[in-house]
Amino acid sequence: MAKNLNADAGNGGETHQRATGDGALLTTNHGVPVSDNQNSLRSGARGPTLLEDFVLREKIFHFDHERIPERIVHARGSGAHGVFEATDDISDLSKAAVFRKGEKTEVFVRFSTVAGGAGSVDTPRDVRGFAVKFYTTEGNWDLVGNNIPVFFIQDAMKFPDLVHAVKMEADRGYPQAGSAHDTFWDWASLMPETTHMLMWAMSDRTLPRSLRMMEGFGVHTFKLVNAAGKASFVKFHWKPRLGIQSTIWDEALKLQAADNDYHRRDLFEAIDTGAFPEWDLGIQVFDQAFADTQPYDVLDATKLIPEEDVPVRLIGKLTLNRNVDNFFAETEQVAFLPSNIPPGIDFSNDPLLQGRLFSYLDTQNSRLGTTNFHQIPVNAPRCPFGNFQRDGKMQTMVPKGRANYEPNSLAEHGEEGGPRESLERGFATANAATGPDETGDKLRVRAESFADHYSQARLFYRSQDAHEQAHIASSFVFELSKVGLLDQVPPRMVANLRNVDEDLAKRVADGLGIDLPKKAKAAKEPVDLAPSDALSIHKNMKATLEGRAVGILIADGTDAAALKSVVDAVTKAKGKAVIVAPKVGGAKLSDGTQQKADGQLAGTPSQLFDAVAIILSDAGCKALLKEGAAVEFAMNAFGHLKAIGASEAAKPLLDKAGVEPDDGVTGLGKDFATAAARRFYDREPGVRTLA
Ligand code: HDD
Repeated sequence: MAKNLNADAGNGGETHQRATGDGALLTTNHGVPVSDNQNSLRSGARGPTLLEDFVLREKIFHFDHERIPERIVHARGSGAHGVFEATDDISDLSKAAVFRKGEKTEVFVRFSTVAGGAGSVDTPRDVRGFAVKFYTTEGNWDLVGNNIPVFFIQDAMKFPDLVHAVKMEADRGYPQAGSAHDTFWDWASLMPETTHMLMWAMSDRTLPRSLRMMEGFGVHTFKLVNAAGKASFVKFHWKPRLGIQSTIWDEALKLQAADNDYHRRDLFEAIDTGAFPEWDLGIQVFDQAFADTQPYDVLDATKLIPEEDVPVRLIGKLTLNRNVDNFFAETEQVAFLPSNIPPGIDFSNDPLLQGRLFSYLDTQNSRLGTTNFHQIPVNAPRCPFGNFQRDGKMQTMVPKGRANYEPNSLAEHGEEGGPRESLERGFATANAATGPDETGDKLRVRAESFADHYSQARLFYRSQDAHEQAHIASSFVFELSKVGLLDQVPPRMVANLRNVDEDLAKRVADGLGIDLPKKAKAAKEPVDLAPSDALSIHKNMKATLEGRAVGILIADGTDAAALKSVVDAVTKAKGKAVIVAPKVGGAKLSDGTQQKADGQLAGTPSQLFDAVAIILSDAGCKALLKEGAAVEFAMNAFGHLKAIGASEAAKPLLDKAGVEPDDGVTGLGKDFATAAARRFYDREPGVRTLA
């Protein structure tokens, strides 16, 4: 390589250490080879920089424009590639190629939080986005859903208000990423239609343990259309093969301190190590006759259809099997559009969905800066596509010939005439009107059938077990206790909750220390619906270590055989064993070997794990008794309702941490592996006050 003359002239030596090995030639964006990537061009060794330095100017110019506007909502997300395989024949319901039994379709999935900015944390109490782009042979299908089957509002008209209220407050710029503040609860308490969604948002659903362990929902009622043009209503569900698992609130808070990227890292590492996350795609299919007889409107996105009424039929499997190569190019630039839909699937008249059909297309223009965002590789269909739209910013295609209009007869002259529409293969909207009031006069109204805001909120609450109900009540107390200035808001919210469940309202009022307010007037009196076990996490939880992690705390003198047996048991149960020691270099075990650690104790607290084992010798325990991080390791594992397996000698540490004996506190044998596969919710009333 040529000598760096400028550097030599200035300080007589190289400015940096060069990595060894041959790489490609470093060039400017226009292909000109660069000789020096360390020093700008100066007039004299200590003189001013020259405008002529095109290498510097191009580098800084490009850098200055590296950021694009973040998504208005769902700014923080994590994406991955995968495949969807149709596993059941539903050709009687839909002609879509993506559902042909055996058909494999590439997908890109992006999970997200809603309220926080792109650089916020992964574990606030928040709804999670679950957006799937299927690159089908008939064009892209984007199923842009959430991990909750209902939504805050019924009409897209209210979306900007919802988002303004929940995001950081306009004057002070906080809080980041959470709903526990004045403006959100001011708005929500004035909007009874949010009540059902609030029940979900205040439940453990908004505290997922892992993106791999949450359900997904298309939320709206859509339609499936078969080859004969017959339409059926459908709701889409994603069911995680690893089971649904949530953290608890105190744990989620502490996770924010331990690892801002907890979910992103978990997803990346799982895929990176071949533990591919999987979901089943399920459908609930029903017709107008069913819709007509329900006590809610199927076009109302604040309502769900209980699985006990319409069972979920599994029709396909989603596997995420490849991490992105470049976060910006793929995860940041991916553009989901609910309006992307192939023949065989169709929209319903849900007024929230109808508004979304406009919003997403529109937002991509300001976010990605061009109407040609569909040409970005992560957004481009994998099937051939073409039309007569032309030009625009960042046009990367080079259409040939004169055919940029249609109809044309250029082909008759031997020229390329361009693509043609097809009545047979093209997307044809299913016969629009299916129910009453779906056509007719132009009205700015809300259908009367959307008026019941509380019955399903009650259904949700009453379908939870006692622990889950306590979590919901406590979340309301926590969030409303953060309403600082607007004293009228908490009572107004509790007044709404009285329509959901009197006991819940009382618990929240007690927790806040306020008088029980008068019940809010309901637009429509709620009714009691049969509870649905499918709505509870606890009633459906899987006792498993698969996809979970066990933190094993060791120190000098730890018994080598005991450590090996715990690591083996965890690995056998498909869990991940993570060794934690006071120093990352590890600890000297009883047999004299040096065991390297995966994490240093001070930076690897127990909230990162689903269960912990504490394997110490007498001397090791004595040393750790003086270590706050070690005491907290045990204390938080206990407080977060996790199994703790400990060696006899570790007992003084458990005592200091306030760990009391129960089913989840075990020795290191088989009973630990069994206990580690679950959480111990019965322990909770002993460790914290719940509402
Ligand atoms: Fe939305 C992003 C999910 C209602 C307007 N939304 C966005 C994302 C998800 C959802 C998962 C992130 C996509 C990604 O990863 O890039 N949104 C939903 C669900 C809704 C919903 C499940 C109700 C059932 N959204 C909704 C309404 C509107 C929007 C009613 C507007 C009228 N949503 C947007 C948006 C975003 C968005 C502002 C931000 C970035 C983007 O679209 O591409 O246009």
